Amino acid sequence: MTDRPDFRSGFVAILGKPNTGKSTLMNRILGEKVSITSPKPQTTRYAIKGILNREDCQVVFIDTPGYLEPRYEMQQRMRRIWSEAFQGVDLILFMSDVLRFPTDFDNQVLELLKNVNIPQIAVFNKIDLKPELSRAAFTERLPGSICETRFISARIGEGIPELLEALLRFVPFHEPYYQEDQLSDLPLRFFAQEVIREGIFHLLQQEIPYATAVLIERFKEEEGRTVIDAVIWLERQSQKVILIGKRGEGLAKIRVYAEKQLSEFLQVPVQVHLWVKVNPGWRKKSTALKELGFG
Ligand SMILES: Nc1nc2c(ncn2[C@@H]2O[C@H](COP(=O)(O)OP(=O)(O)OP(=O)(O)O)[C@@H](O)[C@H]2O)c(=O)[nH]1
Ligand SMILES: [Mg+2]
Repeated sequence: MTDRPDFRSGFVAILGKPNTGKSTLMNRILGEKVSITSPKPQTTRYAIKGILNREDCQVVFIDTPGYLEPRYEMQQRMRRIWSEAFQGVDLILFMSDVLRFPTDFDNQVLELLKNVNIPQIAVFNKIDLKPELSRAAFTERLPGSICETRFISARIGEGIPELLEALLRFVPFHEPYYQEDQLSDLPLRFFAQEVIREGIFHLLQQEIPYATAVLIERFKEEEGRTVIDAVIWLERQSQKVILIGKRGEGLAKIRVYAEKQLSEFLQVPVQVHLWVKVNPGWRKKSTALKELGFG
């Protein structure tokens, strides 16, 4: 923009192994929850954009799913999302954590990044769990394609302003790509779906969250409140029984969780209605994946 020649705007992709804190970092930078997080790996299923708007810059972060070997078709889709996330980005944040580095996974990603001609910063997260560490032991294992290394705690916010200043140097002078009050490119329906999925990740054990897809059937903004109808899809009848719980208590907890999170975010009372349905093997079927919004 001619009146703001010093304004920077660009795209930064965050990638790395599952559960390392990519989504937590993006939310921390934005100061808002845009991408869902959980203690379980492979929480994020889509590349999710979160937009940081400041007086002097607009940075579009792309939070990607932790990548794994394509055992299921869903994981192949994740891998595709990942390579698409590289396109047109100005900077890649390679994210790992100080607890386990380098894993095979880290090494594979770093190997791949060697041949990617985009500036890269290595970010080691979770320093709150290991305050005493030899930073050199991490940096010496990084390939030449990494131009800087940062140690942070996304959870407590340590090292975040410094990381932001470092990454801004790689963001070009450019006018903003999005409106300057926009936080994400996601529709609210999608956000609602993700928050319900987050509730399931937090409240249910083991394989059930991974066997779950959520579909919003109705998202209605009424006078003074928002009403959301959603279907939770599962693979087996037995999972449905567990999810619903005794006298429906399990399902009620998910509903209360989603209503609380969504009311806080939307700043209006939110009423959520949930249904649970079974579609065996939805994870492996392309058509089912499309219907469920993984298209
Ligand atoms: N102690 C600690 N925990 C953290 C930190 N950052 C994230 N976590 C936790 O690590 C877990 C995983 O965080 P996510 O942000 O969901 O991780 P992710 O990399 O997005 O994971 P996927 O979406 O599965 O690839 C959550 O329980 C977070 O609360 C940190 O700085 N310190
Ligand atoms: Mg994530």
